[in-house]
Amino acid sequence: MFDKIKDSIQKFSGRSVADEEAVEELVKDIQRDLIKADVDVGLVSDLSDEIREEALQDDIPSGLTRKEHVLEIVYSKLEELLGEEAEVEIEAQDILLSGLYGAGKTTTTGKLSDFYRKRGLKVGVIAADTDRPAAFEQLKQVAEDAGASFYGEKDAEDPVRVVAEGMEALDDVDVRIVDSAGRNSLNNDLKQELAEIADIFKPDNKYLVIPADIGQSAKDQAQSFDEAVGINGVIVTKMDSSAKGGGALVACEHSGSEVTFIGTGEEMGDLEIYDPVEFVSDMIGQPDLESLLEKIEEMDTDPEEILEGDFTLEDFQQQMEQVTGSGMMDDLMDQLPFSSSQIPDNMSDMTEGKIESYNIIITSMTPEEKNDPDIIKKSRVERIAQGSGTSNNEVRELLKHYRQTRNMVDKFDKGSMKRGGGMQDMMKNLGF
Ligand SMILES: Nc1nc2c(ncn2[C@@H]2O[C@H](COP(=O)(O)OP(=O)(O)OP(=O)(O)O)[C@@H](O)[C@H]2O)c(=O)[nH]1
Ligand SMILES: [Mg+2]
Repeated sequence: MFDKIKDSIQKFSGRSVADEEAVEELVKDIQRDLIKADVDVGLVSDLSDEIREEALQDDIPSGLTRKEHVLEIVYSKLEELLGEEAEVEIEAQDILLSGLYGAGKTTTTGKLSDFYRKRGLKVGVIAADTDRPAAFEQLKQVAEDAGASFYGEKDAEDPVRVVAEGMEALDDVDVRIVDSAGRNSLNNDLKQELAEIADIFKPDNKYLVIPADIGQSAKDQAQSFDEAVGINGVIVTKMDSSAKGGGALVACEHSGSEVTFIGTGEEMGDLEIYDPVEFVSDMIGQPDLESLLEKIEEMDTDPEEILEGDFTLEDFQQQMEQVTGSGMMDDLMDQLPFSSSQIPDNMSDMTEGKIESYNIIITSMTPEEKNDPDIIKKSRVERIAQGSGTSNNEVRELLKHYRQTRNMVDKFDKGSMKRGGGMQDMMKNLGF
């Protein structure tokens, strides 16, 4: 998503001066990309005006160059446009998924099952699509793949009765997910069916599933489903296969219903908690892999430090301590295509004091949060800040910093696969 914006930002970063002409070109590029992603033209126009005005204002924050100031504004405006990060509770709950034909409800039922099961909860799914003959078998298979219990009745006709039976049969699971039937449109038939299911199931979360390719019409769809069944979140699927994903996200965030998860592929693991900050920090761009590779080869590394599995906050904490004292971080940062103040609070800002305060913040987190920092959203940020005697901003800064590092690890991992694995080991040895 927004790959062109990434290119435009790179182009802008490479310019010698950030004058009016350069800003205008950046704004035009961003406009083109947003409109191509089917973002509402009015929103694009407002965003352009705001960037122009703030970018060219006379006084800029001290310590920032004009170029850095412009980039900062662009990042924060894009973040604003993309709305709020989702807050997802890892706890027992009942979930009802609704949506039109082919939106991705059944696939998402599997992905959500996998998501909660991996976080230690027992999951069961209920097959409430009694319209499509193959729906029963499809969900049964999906449940098996996701390690979830399954309740369904082959050839059943009344979805409400199936849900009632399923609730009893799955009495012992923590998270129950109902996969409902689709329709071509939100007609009275579907409205009534969803209302009756909700009436008996009393879900804690009612999510509308929509495919990214409907772009900005996601707004109307979210609003009409909300009126009909009272949704409390949207799951946008097929973000990987549509150019209109950005438009769909922005539309949902401006419809009064927030995006909760996004689907990024057909596999079980292709589900993410929605986080605009992550999108925007992705746009910061990719370092020059070749020269970085050379740099890394020159460095002395400790083969003991091989990480296994995902890059957690505890890994980050450990690596942070090791890498700072050695000057390696500065060497690495020199290789990246941006100056140190361009990314707020980037790695070269690592001082003893900062590490100390990061350590205190991390100590205030639960083991669950340390292993899976993506679950740390608003209310957890507040709790952690209070517990560690720091501010919400400091906690967010740590998380942002961690994500930037993780993004790098991911990118290098991908690079290494193409190169045959050497790079991955090197980065791991390096302490990333
Ligand atoms: N690329 C991609 N494909 C997806 C994603 N989510 C779902 N799909 C595909 O979309 C198609 C429809 O998905 P389903 O889960 O069957 O959709 P549904 O809403 O249950 O459809 P009905 O039950 O017929 O209304 C399948 O081929 C899925 O593999 C995604 O995030 N990315
Ligand atoms: Mg289905």
